[in-house]
Amino acid sequence: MSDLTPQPSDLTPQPSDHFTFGLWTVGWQARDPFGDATRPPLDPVESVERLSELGAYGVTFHDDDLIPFGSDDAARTQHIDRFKAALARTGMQVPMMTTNLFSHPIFKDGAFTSNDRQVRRYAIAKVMRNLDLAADLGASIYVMWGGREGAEVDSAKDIRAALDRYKEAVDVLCQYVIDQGYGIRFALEPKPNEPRGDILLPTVGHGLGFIEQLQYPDMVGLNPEVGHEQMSGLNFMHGIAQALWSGKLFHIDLNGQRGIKYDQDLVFGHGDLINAFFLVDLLESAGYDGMRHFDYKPLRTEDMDGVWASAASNMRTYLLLRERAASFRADPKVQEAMERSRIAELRQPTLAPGETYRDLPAVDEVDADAIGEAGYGFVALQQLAIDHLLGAR
Ligand SMILES: [Mn+2]
Repeated sequence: MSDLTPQPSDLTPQPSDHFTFGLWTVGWQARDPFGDATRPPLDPVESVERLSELGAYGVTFHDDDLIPFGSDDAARTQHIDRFKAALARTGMQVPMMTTNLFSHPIFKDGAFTSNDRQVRRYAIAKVMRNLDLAADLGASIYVMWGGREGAEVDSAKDIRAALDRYKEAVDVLCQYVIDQGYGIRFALEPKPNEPRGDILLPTVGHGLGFIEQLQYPDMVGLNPEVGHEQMSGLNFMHGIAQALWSGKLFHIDLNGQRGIKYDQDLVFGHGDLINAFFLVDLLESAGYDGMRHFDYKPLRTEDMDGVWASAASNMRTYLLLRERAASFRADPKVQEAMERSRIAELRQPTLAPGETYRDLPAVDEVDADAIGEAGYGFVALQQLAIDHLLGAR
């Protein structure tokens, strides 16, 4: 395995790797439903500087992460100018932005789908104001995570009306972007629950179905998050493959999750490592050219040194998995095993060129028992993946 051994330089994050972090990730003070903050507030300028030193390409943020809710125009300008100066000093980019439509009590029954019409009108206006800033900072993707769009009890929400209002909000915001001439596309972020008991657009599949109903479906894609799909027990790599197949993987939130429970937001790979390995293999082999965005929470047990160590850990894990996936693909034994498992045969259309259903064999002509006897060798193939993942090959 000598020529496959990772070189130290391969594991040093570079801006060209396109790693990005939300300001709310390293900036999380670790308040949870049961406990107070365990860390001090973090200046967004410090986040930009430290993440740049660690090799990140850029940062992302909600409006309220940078400009405290309720700031007047003078304070707003001051926060933005300091932040822009830090970006200019470090060369850090802002490829994605999003809106906080969940913290303030006004959003307790949702934003675009609140039963209160005044809330819905306010929510759209809040996004429009932040879209102006996103365009100013050069962001090309605008994420919509509707964490409060949902309900706890089935009597509380007319779901079909809520979906009408959700569509209306996205259509209006697409129209705003078109009218302003902004080169921005939207990415919906599915999540099954938390903070609402049940959230609308709970999975990648629901999101893909919703997009087809929109006025400007080409302007809207997805921002799937590892943990959000895994909270529903779904295979994240499969979801990403379908998003890619649909041309809708506009952005991705990488993190870790251990099974069906609360949203853990662990470091990438610190949950289902095998699925993370095949996710990186997919992103790298499918030519995904978007950001590798980390949406995680440094554990509540960590001090500020631990915060920066955990940020570095996300990038290191991705680079390790990228190197391991490349060694897996390059191994002749793996290629042999894939041949035996007939991986490539699935890419061959079931009907040959020019054939129709009339050319299919009659059911009685097929020796189903003989075909059914042959094994596929999937376990041997998976063990080779494990060997590569663990550095044994
Ligand atoms: Mn999450």
